[in-house]
Order: sequence, then structure tokens, then C-alpha cells
Amino acid sequence: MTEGRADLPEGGTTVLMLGNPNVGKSALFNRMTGANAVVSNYPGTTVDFTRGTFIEGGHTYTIVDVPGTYSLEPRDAAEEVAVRMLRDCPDATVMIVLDATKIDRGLYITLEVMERGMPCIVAVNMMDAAHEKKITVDIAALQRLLGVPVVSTTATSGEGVRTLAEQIRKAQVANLGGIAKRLRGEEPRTESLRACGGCGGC
Ligand SMILES: Nc1nc2c(ncn2[C@@H]2O[C@H](COP(=O)(O)OP(=O)(O)O)[C@@H](O)[C@H]2O)c(=O)[nH]1
Ligand SMILES: [Mg+2]
Repeated sequence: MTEGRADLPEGGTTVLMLGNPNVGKSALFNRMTGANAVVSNYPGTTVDFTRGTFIEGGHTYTIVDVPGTYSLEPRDAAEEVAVRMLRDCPDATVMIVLDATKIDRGLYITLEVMERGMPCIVAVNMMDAAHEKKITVDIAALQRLLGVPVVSTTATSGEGVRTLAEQIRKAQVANLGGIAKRLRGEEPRTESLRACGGCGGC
């Protein structure tokens, strides 16, 4: 594979949509961008990707539908492109898309992306399918654990997509040490930290 770089904008806010295949990235992308999508070929590869724009809160975002990947240790050309896109856009915000019916399968890539120190937001998509299967996803608990915005969506109906767009500006660089501590029950939940009035005791 020859070296290349995606023709992505340098300025403004670029949002990279990343996640396992078939979690609904493209469906979310279509909901967010409408009709302005452009398909390009990643230079030096046979892998196509789509980018588009949307306006939220007076700000124009460029959003990229990154090829699906299970990890950042690529096993095929599409996964290689996903990793290279993260490298190409170090200032991007990453929107990690999870399937609400298979949250556990998406957590590996979620933590790998968070490890890179890029601002992240998580979309838990397929909430309708989870509801049908009687799977409950505690979005608030996941948000407290990860310390980044977590938004539930159903891309096929559009539910939650507006909120997801609004929350992008609140994307956060995750603190993996903090996540590990919260998992061990050693650190107060971020929610209580936010609510702290500055007592000095925390
Ligand atoms: N029930 C349901 N199906 C969805 C949802 N989002 C996407 N899909 C479907 O899941 C399949 C994979 O979606 P796609 O956007 O291609 O996933 P991608 O591989 O992550 O881009 C398609 O058949 C979509 O119509 C959702 O929120 N709910
Ligand atoms: Mg897709």
C-alpha cells in the first residue's frame, strides 16, 4: 500500500465517525449530512470513504464516515485506512458509534481511540433494536464511567440524532486512568465531581 493522505480539510472541526462494521455509522452519517455527501477514494488504496458537512449551533462541521474497524491494529485495507485517518486528522473530534445490542463488542475500539488523546463523543445506536430485545443500556452510567458525552440514537428513525449533533461541541479527551479507577470503584463519579461546589475535599 503506497503512502497517501485523505483530502480532508485542515481548519474547522472535523468529526471522524468510527466504530465496528454494521453499527449504523453510515445511517447516522446520512441523517446528519442530508444530501451533501462526497465519496472519495483514500489515496493509494481501493478503499472509499464518504465525507459531508452539517451545521449545528452556527458552526459548520466536516464529518467523515470512516471505514468500519474492530480495532486500531488493522487486519485489512479498510481497517488500515481507518487508522490512517486518525493519524491524518490529529485535531479531529472522534464520534465512536456503538451498537446498543452489542455494547461489549465496541468497547475495545472505544478504549483504543480514547487512548489516543483525541476528544471523543459516543453514540449508542440501534436503541430501537435493543428495546425490542429487552436490552437496557444505562446511558447515564456509561457517560459517568467514560467521562465523555454518551448519546442514545436510532439512526433509522432519527431519534437522538439532533442531540448527538448538539453534544459534539462537548466532546472530551477521556482520562483512561480515571476510567480504570471508576471501574475499581476508587474514584467519585464524574457527575458528583461536576456537582462539587469547590469544598476542597475532593
Ligand atoms: N434497527 C435499526 N437498524 C439500524 C439502525 N442504524 C442502522 N441500522 C441498520 O443497520 C444496518 C447497518 O447500518 P450501516 O449504517 O450500513 O452500518 P455501518 O456499517 O456502521 O455504516 C443497515 O441495515 C441499517 O439500516 C438503528 O438505529 N436501528
Ligand atoms: Mg458504513
